[in-house]
Amino acid sequence: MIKTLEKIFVTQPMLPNLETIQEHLKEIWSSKWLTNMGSKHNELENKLKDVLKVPNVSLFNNGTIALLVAIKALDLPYGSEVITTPFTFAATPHCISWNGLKPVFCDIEPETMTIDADKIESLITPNTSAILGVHVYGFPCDVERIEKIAKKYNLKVIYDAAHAFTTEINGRGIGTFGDITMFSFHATKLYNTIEGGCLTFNDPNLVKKIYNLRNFGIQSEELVEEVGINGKLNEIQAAVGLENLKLYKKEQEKREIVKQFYNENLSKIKGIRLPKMPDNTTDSYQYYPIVIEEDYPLTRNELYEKFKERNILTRKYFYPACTDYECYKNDLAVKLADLSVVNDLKHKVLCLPFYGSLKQEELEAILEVF
Ligand code: T4K
Repeated sequence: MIKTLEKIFVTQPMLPNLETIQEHLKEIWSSKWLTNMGSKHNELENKLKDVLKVPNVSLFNNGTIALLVAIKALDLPYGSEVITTPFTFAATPHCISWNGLKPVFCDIEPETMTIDADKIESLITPNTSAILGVHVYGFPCDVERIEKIAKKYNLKVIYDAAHAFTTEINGRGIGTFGDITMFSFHATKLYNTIEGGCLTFNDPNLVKKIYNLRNFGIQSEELVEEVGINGKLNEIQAAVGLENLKLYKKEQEKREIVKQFYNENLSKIKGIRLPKMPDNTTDSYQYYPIVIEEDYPLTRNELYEKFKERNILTRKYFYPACTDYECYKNDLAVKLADLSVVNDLKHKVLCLPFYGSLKQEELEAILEVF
C-alpha cells in the first residue's frame, strides 16, 4: 500500500542552531557594522580558502551576481562569443548575455552531462573569447581538455561550480581550474548563506579588480575606477555561513547514507541509469540525478507525476534546456546546432529528494514509487 506523505522536497536547507545565530546577532547589533566587508564577512572569506583549497576567495550576495562579475572581470571584447552548455540553470547563459556577449551552446557528454569537450573546437570562431563550463550536479567538466583547447585558441575559461562545493579532482580544489570559478551558496545548496556565493581564482592580479567590481567600482572615497555593481554579502548572512561551515561535513556524511540507499536499490531496476562520478573526483552531494531510459516502463514525466501524486516533489533539472528558452531558441546558431545529447537527456533526467534529514520511511516511500 502506497502512503501519501507530508511533502518531500528535492532538497531542504542545512540550518545552524538558532541560538548560535542569536549570539552572532548580538555581536552584530552591538558593533553596528551590518555589511560592506565586515569582520564576519572577512573571516568567512579566509576560512573558505582552506575549505575550497583555493588561493583567493571573493564573497558575493548571490551566485548570479558573482558570475556576472567573473565574466566582467576578464574584459572580454563586447559582442564576442562564449561557448557554454544549455544543460544548466538560467543564470549561466543569462550572465553571458547581461555582459553584452553571445552564448554559443555546445552539446553535453552523456555520462557527466557537462559540456562535451570533443564538440567545443567546431564552435570556435575568430569571435570566440571564452568557454564557460558548468560542473552540473557536481560532476566535473573535462577540465584538462578544456584547458588545452583554451590555450590553443587563447580563450579565457570560467567555471560555474554552483553545484560543486568542495568537489576535488585528484585532491585539487575544483575552484583552482580555469581563470575564475563561481560557487553558489543559495538556500537550496548543500552549503548555504541563505543567498550568497563566491568567486575563486589563482591570478593575484584579479584580487583588486574583483574587489572593486563587487563594490560599485569604488577604489577609495574619491576614486571610482570601474563600472561596478553591488555584490556584497552582509554580516548576518556571513554569520550563517560561518556556522554552516561547522555543519557541512556532517550533512555530506548523512547524504552519503542516502546515496548508498539509492545506489543499492535503484541499480537493480531495469531502465534506471545512475550517472557515475569519475573515479578521481569527490562528490559534492548536491543532487542525486537519475536517468530514465527507454526500457523503463514509464517516461520521466510519467514518473515525475507519479511521485507528485504522493507528495514527493522531484525536479526535472534541467528541463527545459536553456536552448528552449524564448530568449535563446530563435537564434539561428541554436536552430542549426547539434544538441542531440541535451535534447535527449532533458527528457530523461530526474533529481530525487536528496538531503541529510530524509527519514528511512521517506526513503522507503520514494523507492516504492518505482
Ligand atoms: N548556476 C547554476 C548551475 C545554478 O544551479 C544556479 C542556481 C546558479 C548558477 C545561480 O546561483 P544563485 O544566484 O541562485 O546563487 C533553485 C535555486 O533558486 C537556484 O539557486 C538553483 N541554481 C536552482 C538549480 O534551484 P528553483 O526554482 O528550483 O528553487 P525552488 O524555490 O523551487 O526550490 C527548490 C526546492 O528547495 C523547494 O521545492 C523546496 C526547497 N527549498 C527552497 C528554498 C528556496 C527549501 O526547502 N527552502 C528554501 O528556502 O531554483
